[in-house]
Formats: sequence, C-alpha cells, structure tokens
Amino acid sequence: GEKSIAGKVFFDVDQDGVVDSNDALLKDIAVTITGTDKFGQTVNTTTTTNAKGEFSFIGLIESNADGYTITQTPSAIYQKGNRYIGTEAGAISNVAKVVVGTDPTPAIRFTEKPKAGDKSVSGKVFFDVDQDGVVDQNDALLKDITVTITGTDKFGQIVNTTTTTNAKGEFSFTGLIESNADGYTITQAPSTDYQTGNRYIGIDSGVVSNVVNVVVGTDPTPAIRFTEKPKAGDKSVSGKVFFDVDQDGLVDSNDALLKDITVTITGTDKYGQAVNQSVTTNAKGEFSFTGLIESNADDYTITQTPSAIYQTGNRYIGTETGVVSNVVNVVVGTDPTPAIRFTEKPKAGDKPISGTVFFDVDQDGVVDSNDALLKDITVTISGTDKYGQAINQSVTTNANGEFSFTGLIESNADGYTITQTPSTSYQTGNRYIGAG
Ligand SMILES: [Ca+2]
Ligand SMILES: [Ca+2]
Ligand SMILES: [Ca+2]
Ligand SMILES: [Ca+2]
Repeated sequence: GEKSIAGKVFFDVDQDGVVDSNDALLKDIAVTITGTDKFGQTVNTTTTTNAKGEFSFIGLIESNADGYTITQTPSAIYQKGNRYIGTEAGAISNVAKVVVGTDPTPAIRFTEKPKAGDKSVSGKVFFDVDQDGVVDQNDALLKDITVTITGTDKFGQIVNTTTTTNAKGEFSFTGLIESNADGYTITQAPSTDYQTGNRYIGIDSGVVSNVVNVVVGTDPTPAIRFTEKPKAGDKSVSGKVFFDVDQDGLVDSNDALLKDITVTITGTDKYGQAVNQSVTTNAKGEFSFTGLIESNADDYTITQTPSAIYQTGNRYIGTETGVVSNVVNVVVGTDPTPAIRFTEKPKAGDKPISGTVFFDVDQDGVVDSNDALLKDITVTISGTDKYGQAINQSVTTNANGEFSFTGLIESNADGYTITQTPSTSYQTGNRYIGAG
C-alpha cells in the first residue's frame, strides 16, 4: 500500500488541541492501528511516538468501508483528553476511526489532560483569646468563615476555590493537583466580630496573618490553623474624685477636686481576659479608662484609693443615690457606662477644748474655800470649722464644774466661740483662757 496515517500525542493542559508552552509532547506512547483492508486482510500494527510525540503508519492499503481504528494507549501519569481528526472538533477519546481511501487521511491528534488531583489542604479557624494556638474553654470554633485557595498548579492551571468552615471551624480543599514552586495561597476572610490573630502551619510558630502560602507536593500538607483575637475594646469608664464636705455629691465652693488619686479597674472581660489597670486623677479630679472590652456578667470593679488627708465618703454611679464606699461595681456593656463620682469627707476631728465654771467670790480665778464649782451649767461652742462646716454643740458642767468638747475639727480663721450660759444665782465674772 501507499497510504499512510500520521498524528501526534501530547499532554494538553488546557485541552485546546494546541501545544502551548506548558503542554508536553509525549514520547514512547504506543499507538495501534487495527481493522481490515479493502481486500479483507487484517491490519494490526503498533508503533510508538517519537521525541516530538509523532507517530505514523505507512504502506497502508485502503481500508474497508468500516475504516481503521487507531488507538492511543493512555500514559500512566495523565488521563485521556480530546482527540482530533483533521479539523474536526475534539471529543474525549483515545480512539480514532478513519476510512483510508483515495484522499489524504487527515492528521490525528491525541491529547491527554491532568488527572484529578489527590492532594488536600485543610485546617481550622477559631477565635483564640489568648493567642496560644490551642482551642481553650473561652475560645470558639468559627463557623461559616470563607477560606480561599489560589495559585497555579504544577501544570500551569489557575487554582481559585472558595469554601466555608463547618460547625467545627474546619475547612478543606480536596482533589488538588500539586502546586507549582510558588505554592498555593490560602486566605481566611476576617470575621466581623474579631480581628486577625496568629496563623499556624503545622507545628510552626504563629505569626499574625490571615494568609498562608504552602507548596503542595508529594508530602502531606501540614494542617493550617487560622485564629482570630478580640478587637480592641471601645468602651470606657470615667468619673471624678472630689472632697465633698457636705456629702451632697456636688462640688461646692468649699469642696475640692482631688488630683493624683489612684483609681484601679479590675475584673474579667467578656472573653475571659483579666483586666487590671490603674490611672490617676487629673487636676480636675477626673479619671478615665478607655479601650475597654465589655465586662463579663460579674462586672468590673473600680476602686478609688483613699487619700491620706480625708476619709471615704459617698460614691455615686450615674444618678443613683450615694453610699459610703470607695468601690464601684459596673457592668460595661453596649450602653454608655454611667459616670462615677467618688467623694471623700473630712476625717473625724481630734481636737479637744475643756474648762471649768465656778463661783469665784474674790474673782482671783482660783477656787478658794468660799468659792463653789458650778454644776449643770450649759456651755456652747459655735463657729465654723476649717472646712466651712458649722459647729454648734452644747454640754453641761459636771459636779466638778468641768466641761469639755472633744472630736473637734480645727476651726477656721475666725475661731470658735465658747459661751457659758449665766447661772440664775450669780452674775458673769472673769473668764480666763489658759494661764491668762
Ligand atoms: Ca494547549
Ligand atoms: Ca487559646
Ligand atoms: Ca458638696
Ligand atoms: Ca477665788
């Protein structure tokens, strides 16, 4: 015969029937022709492709009406793809049937394509409060988080697949072909509730990122852990500390804003993180804690350190009635936290004033034998203390004519006035202060 059939076999990644830069001509592929020639003779010949992927059968006699069947033996590493006969559209097959007649037989192209990948990349996404990479009791597996894998496989095919985490925070991409040398990029879409935390690849140390780059090759790909962490808090607690003489919760003219007073906030935030911060009041007696995360149900405790010179007075939360305390418990939640007022009040006085009332016949200031100590005489102290508080107390003399006022706060510059109520039996005589 003088007829021939020729063609080529190639790995055609994009299955377009054209040998592109990332395609490959397939060498040593067996191709067989079978059938019956027009004289009824059986044809059965096998050849192999050359380095250019080419095969040819020459010296053929015209086929019978059924034509000849040309079969390409599939390679071990790829799978069958489109085959083309002349200018016909491709069809997935490794077999071509052609009638070999008087016309030139059209060229045959057998292609192979990548096998389905058998690689996988998997991992989990979780809220990791303490960022230790371990799912602890106050952490949370994150569901419905979008995770995307992108890149190029070893055959040059674009990879771009998205999945979402299941109820256990798990995601996986299966059926992957090995990546190219650049690896695949796996990206975790940040949640709205938290912010990006450490991510871990296998046993690597964590780094703050929501992106991982891994080369997917023959080895099992290490598991990936994406974590999120609490967002910075946006809550605040503020208030003021002042000396409130009349304990009415208002800063009056004789009150004083207290500067450099230490105020501490302690407790546990809603994520279980310990909170413990201290600030000091400014010149206006103000303090504030900012950037707080909401407290847990147990509240935060705000404690005002007592000053050295006064004592703890009423404290107020928002519009609540005051109670004597230097400690406040507040739930810091979604509402603005009410302002806190810590007050201090004067310490108990420690000054005494005492004296004697007596009937002094000779007015020499000495109790002589014919004088008399005056009992049940009312003595009154009045005036204003150094804090502006009105003082007005009365006592009566004892059997020795003695009277005393104790627990007095220092007076203002005007001093206190001590008045002895005259008796009915005598008239007012000399009074003496000290040895005078
Ligand atoms: Ca191609
Ligand atoms: Ca943890
Ligand atoms: Ca006041
Ligand atoms: Ca006397």
